[in-house]
Amino acid sequence: MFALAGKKIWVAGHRGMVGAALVRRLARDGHRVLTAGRETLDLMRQAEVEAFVAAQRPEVVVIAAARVGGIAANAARPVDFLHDNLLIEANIMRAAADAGVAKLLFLGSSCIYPREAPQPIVEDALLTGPLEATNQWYAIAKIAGIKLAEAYRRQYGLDFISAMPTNLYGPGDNYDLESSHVIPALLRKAIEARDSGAATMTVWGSGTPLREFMHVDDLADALVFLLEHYSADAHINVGTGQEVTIAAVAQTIADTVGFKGDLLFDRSRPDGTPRKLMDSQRLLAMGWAPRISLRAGLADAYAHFIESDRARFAAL
Ligand code: GFB
Repeated sequence: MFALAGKKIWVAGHRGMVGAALVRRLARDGHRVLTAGRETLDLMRQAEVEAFVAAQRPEVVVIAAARVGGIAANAARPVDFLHDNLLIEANIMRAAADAGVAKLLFLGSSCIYPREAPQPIVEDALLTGPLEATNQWYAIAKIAGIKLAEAYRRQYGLDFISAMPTNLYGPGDNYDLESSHVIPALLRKAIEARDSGAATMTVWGSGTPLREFMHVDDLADALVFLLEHYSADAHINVGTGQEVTIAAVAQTIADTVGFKGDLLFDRSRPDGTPRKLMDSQRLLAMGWAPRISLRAGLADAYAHFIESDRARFAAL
């Protein structure tokens, strides 16, 4: 058991959806949280990261900072997704190692697994086959991060661990229609279609791919659990074990926001990975379980979008 109480915990990427959810959770538990905005710390500048960590001396570090995006953004900006994520993870891990940080948690994604990996996907499936082309750049950066954390454990005996969340959604998500993931995009499109009286709302692809979705507050709960209870070389999957077709989640989102029109499938857009359901038995066997159902989670994301997230996307 690693005790978080009394420790200074740096959440790198605290303004992102995952970082913000983790900060909310740690603050609720009364923990000491350290944050730094990109206006004061450029995570891609090694010297700045080393100076920040040496000055602030965090005892725990969570790498929730990353260049992230949906299927279209990954295909459009391969350099950003590979280069930026490599720099962020390498800089933070090096600075944390130099400062002797007691615990570091690195976050990857379910897209690290081979496109054709047997489902549900176990952690050992990593590097057993070709990646999905649309997000190979992000995937390779995240695979490098997993191996770098493992290397720091082996070479320096540091307690660096890696978690692989499934597709996430929730408060503070990115609602830009070109760079976002599917759930925020469809929430926004359903609201716009409802409010404009449109007869249809567009869903990318065929609607047949399957995805596993986790609300970001469930992920934050899992990350605190892993910080306190997990210490091993291997990365660990964090999923719900429930998968749904894109067509079904689109219809659920339309029902949630009250859009009564039809779904229009735009097959000129890529489907991406046909499935990526993860096997999270290792985590579940440790005693953790998700609590937020997809329907309740979508209602929560919708409520937060109306309350605050919409304001950040002026086009609305
Ligand atoms: O969420 P998404 O962009 O990323 O797409 P991935 C999931 C599925 O939703 C794809 C479909 O089959 C999309 O074609 N989709 C339908 C839409 N309508 C839309 C829409 O309006 N916007 C978007 N974005 N998708 C991501 C990786 O893959 O998974 C990330 O690109 C990360 O790097 C993330 O790993 C977890 O699930 O395909």
